[in-house]
Amino acid sequence: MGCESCAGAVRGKSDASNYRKSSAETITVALVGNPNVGKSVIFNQLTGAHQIIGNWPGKTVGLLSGKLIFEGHDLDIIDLPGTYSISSDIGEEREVREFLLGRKPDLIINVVDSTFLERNLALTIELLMLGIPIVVCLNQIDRAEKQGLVIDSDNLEEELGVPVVPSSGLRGIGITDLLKIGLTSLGSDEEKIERRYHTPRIASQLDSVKDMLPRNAGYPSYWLAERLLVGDTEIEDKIYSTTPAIRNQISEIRTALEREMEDGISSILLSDRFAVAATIASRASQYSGKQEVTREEKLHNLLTHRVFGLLILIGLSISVFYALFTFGDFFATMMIDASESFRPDFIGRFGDPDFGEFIWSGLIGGTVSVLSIALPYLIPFFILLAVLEDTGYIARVAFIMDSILHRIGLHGKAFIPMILGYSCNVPACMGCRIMETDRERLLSIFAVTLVPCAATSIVILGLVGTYVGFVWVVALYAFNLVLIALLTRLAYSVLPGDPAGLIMEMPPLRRPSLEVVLKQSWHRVKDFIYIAIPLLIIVGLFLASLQYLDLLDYISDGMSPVTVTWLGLPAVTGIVLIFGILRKELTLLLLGTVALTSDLGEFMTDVQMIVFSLVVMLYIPCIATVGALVKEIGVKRATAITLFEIGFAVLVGGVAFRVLSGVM
Ligand SMILES: Nc1nc2c(ncn2[C@@H]2O[C@H](COP(=O)(O)OP(=O)(O)OP(=O)(O)O)[C@@H](O)[C@H]2O)c(=O)[nH]1
Ligand SMILES: [Mg+2]
Repeated sequence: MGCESCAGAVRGKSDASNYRKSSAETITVALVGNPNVGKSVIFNQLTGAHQIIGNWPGKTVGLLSGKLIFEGHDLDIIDLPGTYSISSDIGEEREVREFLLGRKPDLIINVVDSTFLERNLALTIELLMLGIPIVVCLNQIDRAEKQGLVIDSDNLEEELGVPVVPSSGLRGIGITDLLKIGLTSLGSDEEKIERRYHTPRIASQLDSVKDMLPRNAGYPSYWLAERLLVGDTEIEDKIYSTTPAIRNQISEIRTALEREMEDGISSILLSDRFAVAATIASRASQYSGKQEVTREEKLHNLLTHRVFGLLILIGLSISVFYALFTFGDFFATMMIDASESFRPDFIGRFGDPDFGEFIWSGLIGGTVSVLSIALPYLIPFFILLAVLEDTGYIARVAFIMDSILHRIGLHGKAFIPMILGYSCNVPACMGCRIMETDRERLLSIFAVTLVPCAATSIVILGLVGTYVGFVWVVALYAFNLVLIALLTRLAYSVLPGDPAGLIMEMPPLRRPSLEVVLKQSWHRVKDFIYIAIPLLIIVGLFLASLQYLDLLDYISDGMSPVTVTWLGLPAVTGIVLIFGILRKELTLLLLGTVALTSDLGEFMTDVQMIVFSLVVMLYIPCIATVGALVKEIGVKRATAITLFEIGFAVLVGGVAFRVLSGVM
């Protein structure tokens, strides 16, 4: 049994202590696997959560946990970031490793992508050495079938020595089996087979190292042997402090191996792992004649073509915005007209028209604005974005943008969080963790905060789109891109450090799943409705009270040197801009409140609308984004970016006012 190229199986007690739990105890289940294999899809299936899913590697950052009661057991499911290995000391590799060794989950669900078995199994082999009960989830089996790939899961199970469950996370197939089988392997720890997944030469060396190790070192023994052989300083410090004598012996084994194989020890062990993974994968999988990959390949070549790819991107972007604009404008106008036709009647019902106005603008107006202005633009936008995310197109865009982004000092990969930024800057800032160096991350975070989020787009489309014209909407977005390029390039030359070359893996192209798209969009829209409407009502009432009590003018006058004199805007926009810090769409929605009309065309000129939108677009990442910035890059840098952007927005707004007044 087992992989013949591996050394024989050794029966023994696992080092990681007792896994058996009574049904009253919570069982911790960790989802571990390469990036983009479907961990979060499975996590969402299990917990009903809405962890971000998309078709590119590196979406999940940090640990996310969710609860599930299954067959009377309380399960704590943890979704971990994707990783190719747990050996190195950096980023997600370290995060996952620390979690697995520190928290010692009761069960690992190792999610593998059936269509990349070899690479995925290399991680499986590493995980197996931890001595934690594992069930391998052979995910995306539907895609494997489409490609004509047949995987013999029984054979795989035998080769690996742990249960293997085929699944299609997206369709919910195999998920219950996964848990059922996983839970049965929990109790089997005493008889757990501890095996070595190495070629014989390496295995014999590891055996020698293992025999030297002290008992109860606190780590699984083969894993520990491998770490010491590699020379992992953190582990060495811990072990050699009590048993210094073995340091030299282990070091001799290492030197002998390196000399014999003419390579460094890390790379010897890595190749070994891949060799074993390749053997296991090739034994378990077979191609049947039918293959559907060529169509995907053709499409991929077209989308990443240097000229056509770029043309498609430009065409698609303009079409997306045009579609949003036409659709949104149609519905927004319809709803605003309807609400305006009600308004006199409503206000007339109150004896005091001022009080009627107060109730309307404070209470009704806000809700109507959200429904009429925000949702018609927002819902289709989120749906289109989710489609692009799920097809794998976004990663292709990152690829074709690579050479352009390099000129401004960013890697193509940074384009992914930037696109996400069009939805919301907060997840986009966190998404910048896919950048590998601190410097790249800081640069891309800076670029991301300049991207107009969906809330900002509501302002641009609802104001400039509705009252000034679509051409000006395009002009604003184009101008924004130019500014991002210039500012990022500037930051690139100012920030110390060297540019880093990065690699990115291409996720498969596929038809988007209706369910994923709808869920993802609903999740984003829901967040908007639940937070924006109550906030808008509170702030709206507050502003309406100020107005009712004639206090608004004091604040507006105080800000007028900036708003009126420099930016050329109506004085009341000052207070609106302040509240916009909470959420940017408030700026547009509250304009109606302070302007005392839903027809903003009567309240502002075209130039004022463009300047106002420009300031909103640039002036500050909203409070939630500032929070995310602080978390990602620290208070100092977050403050610097925020202050810079406020100053910059005011500067650009004032200049734009002067230039546009001359030409329009
Ligand atoms: N066809 C098919 N697609 C799947 C399946 N499971 C996941 N996907 C798709 O694979 C992509 C990645 O899924 P995620 O769950 O986000 O992957 P992840 O492993 O959490 O990725 P990271 O967080 O980036 O490491 C998404 O586009 C999913 O829709 C499956 O069983 N079949
Ligand atoms: Mg994930």
